[in-house]
Formats: sequence, C-alpha cells, structure tokens
Amino acid sequence: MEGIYLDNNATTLVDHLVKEAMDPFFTQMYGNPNSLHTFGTEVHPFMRLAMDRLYQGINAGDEDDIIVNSCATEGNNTVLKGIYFDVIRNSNKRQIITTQVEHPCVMNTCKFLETLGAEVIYLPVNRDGIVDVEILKSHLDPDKTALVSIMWANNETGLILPIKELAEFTKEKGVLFHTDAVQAIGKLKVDVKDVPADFLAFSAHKFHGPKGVGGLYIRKGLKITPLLHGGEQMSGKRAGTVNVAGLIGMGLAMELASQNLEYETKEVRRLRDKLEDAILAIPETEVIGKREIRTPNTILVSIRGVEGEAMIWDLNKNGIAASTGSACASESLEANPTFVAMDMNKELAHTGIRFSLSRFTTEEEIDYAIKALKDSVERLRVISSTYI
Ligand code: 7TS
Repeated sequence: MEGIYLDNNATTLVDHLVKEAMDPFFTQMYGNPNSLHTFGTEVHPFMRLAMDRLYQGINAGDEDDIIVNSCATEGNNTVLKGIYFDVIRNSNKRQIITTQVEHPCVMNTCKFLETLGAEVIYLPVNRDGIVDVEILKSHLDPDKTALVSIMWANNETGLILPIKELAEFTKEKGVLFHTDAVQAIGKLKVDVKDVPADFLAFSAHKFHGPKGVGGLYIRKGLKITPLLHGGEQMSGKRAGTVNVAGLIGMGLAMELASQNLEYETKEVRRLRDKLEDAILAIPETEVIGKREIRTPNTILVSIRGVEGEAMIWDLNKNGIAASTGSACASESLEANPTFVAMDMNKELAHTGIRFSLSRFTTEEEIDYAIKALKDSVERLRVISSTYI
C-alpha cells in the first residue's frame, strides 16, 4: 500500500476538483485583479463567486467582511496586533484573555504583545481538557479586557471548546471575541450567526484547499488596523496582490467542506472510532479527551513504553504519516497544559502520537494502519525494555 496520510490536522490533500478549478488562473486568466484591462477584469466574477462561497460556508452576512490573506497565522496576528494598536495602546483596556492551549501563532503573538505592555491572561483548561465559561467569567472585566481570543477546536487533542457559550458571555459583557477556527472548518458546523464571534480566522489548506491562502472574518461595523500596509487591495484592509488562484481554490474547498460535513461527522468519525478502539485494545494506552467532545477526525494517544518520536519514525518506515501531538504547540507533552489539567499519568504523558483522518481516508488504510501500529508498538516496547 502507498503512503497512508494520517496527519490531516497539519495539512490536507488538495481536492482534485479544487486543483482543477485553480488551474486556469495560473496560465490563462493570470491578470492582476486590480488592473483595468481585460486580463485584470475577467477574473472578477470568479473571485466574487469564491467570496460568496466563503460567506456561505460560515453563514456570514452581506455586511460582514472576509479578508483574504495568506493563512490563519496572518489572520490571528492581524486581530491580536490590531487590537493592540486600536484599543490597548490608547485606553485602560490593556488586557487580552486567551488560553494555555492556543496554537503558537496566537500564543507567541500574545507573548510579543506583552513586551509592548499588553496584559495577557492565559486561561487553563479543565479536567476535560476544555476551557469552561466559569473560568472566563472569573477573569473577564469589561473595564480592562480588550479582547477574548479562544480557539474553536484544539489541533493536538481535537477537543472542541464551548465556543458558543464563551462568545455569548463575552459579547454580553460588551467585549470583542476572536476565535481561531482552523481546526473547526470542514469538521464542525461553523456558523457566525449562531456563534457571535467578532473575528474568526481560517486556513484553506486545512480543508482540502491550497496552502498560502486563508481568511479572516470580521463582523459588520468593526474595523481593525491592518497588519500589512500598502495598496488598496481588500478595500485597504490587507495590502498586497490577492492570491487569485488560491482564493478560487479556497472558495470551492469551503463549499465542498460544507457539502461533506455530514460525511465527516458520520463516516470519518466511524473510521476514527475504529482506529481508536483498536488502539485502546492495546494494553496501557490512553486516548486524550472524551470522544463526544472531539473533532470527528482526531486521536491523540499515549502508549506506555513507547516514545512518541520513535513511533512516528517507525510508522513512517511502514508508510504511515502521523505526528507527535507536540509538533506545534509544546515541547514536551508532560508540560502540555491539557495533560497537566487532566492529571494524566506522567509516564504515559511522554508519548503522544496524533492521528488525524480526512474524508479521503479509506477503510483499507485504517485496517492497514491498525496492523502496522500494533506491530510497531510491539517492536518498540521490546526495544525500550531492552534498554531499561
Ligand atoms: N491555528 C491552529 C489551531 C492550527 O492547528 C494551526 C496549524 C494554525 C493555527 C496555523 O495554521 P497556518 O495555516 O497559518 O500555518 N496547525 C498545525 C498542526 O497542528 N500541525 O501542523 C500545523
């Protein structure tokens, strides 16, 4: 069997329909959309269609904005730094509330803003690995808090945060709410009419679109200082020539994500559960977080006696791509706030391996992965017991 890709929280296969839709915009309709000639103007209807698809995908209204940018890292930076320039720097509201489990693009931006005088509160997760509203209630102060920024779903564990309640509470208090929805789009229903977020960031490559393009939703009436200054692209809200092919691809990828949501929540979940059950049948394994509150595609597992990285290499040799849960957010799982909060067995916490499926994952691949995984655990446990 050819390589089996079970690292879809890192990035995804570009759907061939998306690739086909993008192709003409590299070699035929390659004009700059800001040019006045036909090469420039002929791309406008395609861009408009792609924008409509983005709006529909998250149920945004006509007066809301979606800024097309390079990725969610850019979107998250735009909101956090924009709030610094627009609010924190000029008022007594100097506080950002976020969580201890955000992606580094939020975490490190907050750390940077602290050096400029922002006060940042990093909320811990509870024993279920999520941030509950009560802890937000105990910290949010409308006189001091400029922004609450909380991810929709966690990339390492797949745990889904109670984003509607968190956003509703924040809005009731008259404070701005931002969410990093990278791991939610394509896996969960993302509806900005239902969840009253003011800002929401996403990346196309996490839902079978291309890399290098993303979006930042901004609720109607809100303004934010741009991260990039320059030309008047995106009505002056994000300078730089738009990645036209990327936008076309992202629009279609968003539409396909919505169309496939039911498949994702039923079929991808079924395959995920099959893999998870097989993993849990191996003695001394632990999966982090309750299934019901995880994205349907994600498993983060700890296997006693097996180093996460050793397992990734061993699986890779057998054609399976997985990742350590710590690839992005924390250097050691033992130090990972989710594991600390969940009071995880310290010995198990050494060994995090993340499997993340997609709508392109097949039953044969899961069957093969289950077998390869069992063999790998056996091999590595023998090796580690030899060296103890
Ligand atoms: N936010 C979350 C929640 C993410 O999972 C990621 C990428 C990003 C932001 C950044 O996305 P980008 O497109 O701007 O790079 N997460 C991961 C991951 O879990 N493994 O590799 C990348």
